[in-house]
Amino acid sequence: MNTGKVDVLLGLQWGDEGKGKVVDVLTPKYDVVARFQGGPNAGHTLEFEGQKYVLRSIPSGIFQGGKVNIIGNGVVLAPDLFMGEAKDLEKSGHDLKSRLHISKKAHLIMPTHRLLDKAIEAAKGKNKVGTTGKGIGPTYTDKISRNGLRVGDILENFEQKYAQHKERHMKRLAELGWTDFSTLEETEKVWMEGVEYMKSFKFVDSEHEINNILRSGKDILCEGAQGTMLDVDFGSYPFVTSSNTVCAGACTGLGIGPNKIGNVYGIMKAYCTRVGAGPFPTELFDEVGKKIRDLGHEYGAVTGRERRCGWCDLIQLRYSCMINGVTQLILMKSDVLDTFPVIKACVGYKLPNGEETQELPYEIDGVEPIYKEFKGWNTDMTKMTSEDQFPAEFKAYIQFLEEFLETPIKVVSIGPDRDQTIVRK
Ligand code: 2SA
Ligand code: MG
Repeated sequence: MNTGKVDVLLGLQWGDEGKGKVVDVLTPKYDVVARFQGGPNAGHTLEFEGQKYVLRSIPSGIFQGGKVNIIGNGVVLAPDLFMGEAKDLEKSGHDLKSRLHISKKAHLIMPTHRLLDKAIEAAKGKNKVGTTGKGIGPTYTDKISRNGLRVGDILENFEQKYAQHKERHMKRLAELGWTDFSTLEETEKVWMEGVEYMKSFKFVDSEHEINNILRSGKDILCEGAQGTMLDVDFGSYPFVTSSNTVCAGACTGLGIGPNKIGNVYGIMKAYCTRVGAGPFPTELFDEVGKKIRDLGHEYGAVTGRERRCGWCDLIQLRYSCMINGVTQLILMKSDVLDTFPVIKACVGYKLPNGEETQELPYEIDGVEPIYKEFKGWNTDMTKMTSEDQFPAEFKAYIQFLEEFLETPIKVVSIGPDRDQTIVRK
């Protein structure tokens, strides 16, 4: 049977690789864009026609007129935040109601999940994960422990179900010693308004919808959130998010058979960043790191937090390419390095016991990066229109990346705008 195909786009580092921009550039090629994991902890920034948009739960395909966007079963959704995000988009003239479908199996983030997130973090003291505080972990915990509240629950006896879940959460909060409920009532009010608002959207059995779309020969783009190193199984555990951010997450988060997956686009920055706590072998604590942060505007899209900055870690990236089965790489923010005299990339780790390795070890805390140095290109690349104009030093850098990662770099981004995107031959 001649079916449509599914391509998956995901971050290969610790998130914030620039996925939002890439999805937006790629969507014209697809009939449908779908999110498969995560929730409002994501912050996909898109910039075009002088406007800046940050999407949290809504797929980035929403800016392309006429496309259907799906929020899959693997996503966790906060009705109040969803309402805020959707209304903002509607205000700026984007029609959502007919084009955004929500899986009945997606789980709901309750106001008490957010309190639990904060209470659990507080209880961890100096071992804090540094979560976004959006209730992601507690919501997925309820899902896995078979206690979750789903979008489909909105349709029947919702108030009663909500009250039961809330009661359970309140007991847990008391156990954790949480006493600040000052915002709960007001948050619940807006949250319930969000639930009402959500009812004007189409709740779907997205696994059926998606497979029917494929059967009709149409193509789907799955949009990952966060990054591979934040994957609950393969990331830098326990400093990770609570979902499967890797390619396999698209299968479980949407109900797609693995044999339907075609291209896997791996998004990486020309350097590396991370927000929140946890190991980061190539982190720079000096002026170079600060310069990357300033030039790259490396501040969290959701929380405004400063992102930790460092050089590209090819050991980590090669691991990500392997776990995801990446078929092509997309290199973001190359222009941020335009003025650096020397560029470094980590090509090995020295382990605490003195051994060297090129395989990402079980524990990356305490490894020492072994660097290869490249001569900087010292050229403004932001206005370039074809790869032929790339400086020789930059060409050498990306050729090395391709060889080391055994994966072709098909697209290079040289600025935030849609137009600043170079597709390579
Ligand atoms: P959580 O809230 O439970 O998912 O946090 C667990 C860890 O996952 C990290 N995390 C992220 N890292 C980078 N970007 C994320 N999204 C926002 C953005 C971040 C922001 O796109 O800019 O605005 O601060 C994201 N979401 C989760 C988080 O830092 C924890 O380390
Ligand atoms: Mg982000």
